[in-house]
Formats: sequence, structure tokens, C-alpha cells
Amino acid sequence: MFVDEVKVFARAGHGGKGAIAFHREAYIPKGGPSGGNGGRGGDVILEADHDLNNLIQQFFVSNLLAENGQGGMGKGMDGKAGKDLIIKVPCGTIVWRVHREPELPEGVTESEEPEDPTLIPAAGADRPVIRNSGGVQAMELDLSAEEVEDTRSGSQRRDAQKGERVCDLTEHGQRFVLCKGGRGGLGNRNFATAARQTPRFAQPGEPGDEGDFLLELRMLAEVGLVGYPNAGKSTLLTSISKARPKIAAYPFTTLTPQVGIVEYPEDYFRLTVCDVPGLIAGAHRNVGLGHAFLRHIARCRILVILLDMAGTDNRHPWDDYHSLLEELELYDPTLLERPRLVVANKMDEEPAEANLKSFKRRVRKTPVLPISAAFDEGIPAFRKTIRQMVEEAGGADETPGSDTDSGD
Ligand SMILES: Nc1nc2c(ncn2[C@@H]2O[C@H](COP(=O)(O)OP(=O)(O)OP(=O)(O)O)[C@@H](O)[C@H]2O)c(=O)[nH]1
Ligand SMILES: [Mg+2]
Repeated sequence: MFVDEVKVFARAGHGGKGAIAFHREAYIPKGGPSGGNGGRGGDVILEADHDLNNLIQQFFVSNLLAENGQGGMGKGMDGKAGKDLIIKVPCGTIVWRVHREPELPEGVTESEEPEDPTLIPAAGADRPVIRNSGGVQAMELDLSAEEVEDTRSGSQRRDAQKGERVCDLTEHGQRFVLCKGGRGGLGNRNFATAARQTPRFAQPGEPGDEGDFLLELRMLAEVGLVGYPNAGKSTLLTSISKARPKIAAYPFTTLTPQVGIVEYPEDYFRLTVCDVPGLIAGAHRNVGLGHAFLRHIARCRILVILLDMAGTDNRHPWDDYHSLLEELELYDPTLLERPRLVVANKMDEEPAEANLKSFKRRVRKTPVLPISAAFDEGIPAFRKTIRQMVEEAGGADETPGSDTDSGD
């Protein structure tokens, strides 16, 4: 199972309470206050780990509860601090704070929308009210009824619905304190003064932070492979890297994103390539596997549009190309501004040459790289081109966390 989005509830440990105690020992009368302090509660900490590739652990254990601090004890003994809870998440995890709807007490139902007292109800239907005052005519318009145009792009709107973005864990080992543990209360020995030598009170521990969070994984790869099902994306990934995704002649073979590493042994350069499940026209209406996996290419530096130039199943590569671009735009218009490489696959097949000619006639000014992934033809040129494009787009070594669709 591949989990790339999961809701969790996190609560840090509460601080232990301070103790109220007095020193008792033979021959030491009125030994004074000796209540120890409570220990602090454990934090809930997220840590990025490059050995993980999805959020399945949090899917099964979604309540992240850190240990409470121990209460203070007599004889001046402080309580033990609660253990921090360290949760490992894959690199590329974005954390959103989800605001919970306030729960209404039992028996109370949500009332209808409160009436705005400042609004004068318009007479009749939606007709504006015309009022006369001293011969001057004024037209009353109900501005609240007008729809405000939302200029945000699809991905920005989706992000805003998710809540408030609190962090983005991109580097291996990067840590983020999701919920801070409560401080322990002070024991009564802290409150002794010359004027009040027997304080019979101590501090309670502070509660730990808590909240609902949404963990979302957006893979960190430099190159994203986009194409129709059966275009040969997985075959291409297999021929350029050591990744071994399933390859078969039926659509939607790949059901989860696959990442491969392309190595350039001459200077130890490496690139990560992400193969996402096939996209088809209408994916924005959830046709096929929908847009769900496009989040994984949202951070890619370059996009490779892979087309089946042989036109298998009577498809036309130029139609595929246009509908792919349309789907990308519907998901996030900034994806179209990303440098992209159009690759024509299956050039070994009979109709591919003729289709490529027609494609070039219909889609002008778009350079196309012909390859045959299954027969390793054109692969060296492909490797070289993607490297060049990634370097031009900002290099592979920079943190690829600067996704344009993020709202922070
Ligand atoms: N003739 C020919 N067949 C190819 C080539 N590349 C891939 N294929 C075949 O196309 C079919 C689909 O290949 P996949 O790599 O599974 O395609 P995909 O794009 O990953 O498909 P999904 O995972 O379903 O989205 C397989 O039967 C491959 O053998 C090629 O260059 N030439
Ligand atoms: Mg595949």
C-alpha cells in the first residue's frame, strides 16, 4: 500500500506536577519544604528519513502521543522528563495544521445563517430597491450577494483548503518539533521565603501542545515522467536507472509513483526521475487514476512528456500531447511554465515515423526527441538532454523544495 496523505493527531506530553512535601528527619525538626519539580513532557518530533518512501506508518498509527513528565517527589526529587516521540517521515513531507471545527454541545443544532442586521431586505425577488430621497435617486445593491472571483490557481486553492502549512521536510535528518511538551510544575521547595517558610502549594504541570495535522508527501525528484498509460514510462525508467517498476501491455500497470536514480559514472553525477501513474483526458474529473499522483511531479525541475508515437490502440500522439498539457494545466498552471522535454517513444514500430512527421507538422516549434525505450535506442541522448536541462533549470544539488505551488 502506498500512502502519500494522512491525517494524524499529535499530542506532546504534559508536564508533571510539582510536589508538596516537607523534610522529616530525626533531630531535624521542621526540615522545611522539599517537594521536587515535575518533569517536562516529551515533544512530538518529525524527522525526515531518506530510507522511507511513503507514510504508511502514520496510516496505521495516526495518534502520535508523547510521554508525560513524571510528577515531583518528596526529599527534593524531581520527576523524570517524558521521552520525546520521534516520528520518521520520508523526505518531501509537507505538514499542514488542520483546524478542527468547534464541536457544538449536545442537543444544540447549528442555526441557519445569522441574519445581517445592517442589511435592509430587498423587496420582491432579486430586484434592486430604488429609493427616492429629495429627488435624488439611489439604488441599493446587496454586495454580499455578489460572487467574489477567486483568482487563485487550482493547486493554491487546494492548498488553502488543507490548512496552514507548518513545515516542509526535505533533507535527510531534518527535524521539526510538531508539538512541544508542557513544562513541569515547580515543587513547593521553590516557594519558601523568609516570610512564608511552609508553602503548602506547588505548581501544576503545563499541558503539552496538541493538534490535528495533515502529512502530505510530495516526492523530491528532479525529472518527472508524464504520459498516457502504456506510453512506456516504466520501460524508460528501467532503461535509464536501476529501478524495476512493473511493465506490462495493459493500461495502469503502474499504480504508485516510482523513483529511479540515473547515474553518470564519468563525474559521479546523479539525477532522480519520478514515474507517475498514467494520465488520461478527463483526469481532473477523476477519470482513470485522476490527478491524485500529480502532486509528486509538482516539485520536479523538468517534466518529460512521453508520447507513444506508434499510436497504439488507434490513439493519436498529437491528441495525447494536447490532452496531457490540458490536464497538467487544470491541475496547476505553473506546471506548463516548467522546462519540458517531449519524447517520442516506440520509434521501432511501423507507424511511428509517419506519426512523428504528422506530429511535427501539427505541433510546431516543439522539439521532439525520438527514442525506443524497449530497445535502448536514443537513451544516451535522452540521458544527456535531461541532465543538461536540469542543470539549466538550477542544478541537481539545490534543495528542490522551492515548489511554486506552495503557499508559504
Ligand atoms: N515496441 C515498443 N514497445 C514498447 C516500447 N516501450 C515500451 N513498450 C511496451 O509498451 C507497453 C507498456 O509499457 P510500460 O512501460 O508498462 O508503460 P507505462 O507508460 O509505464 O504504462 P502504465 O504504467 O500503465 O501507465 C509494454 O508492453 C512495453 O513492452 C518501445 O520502445 N517499443
Ligand atoms: Mg508504468
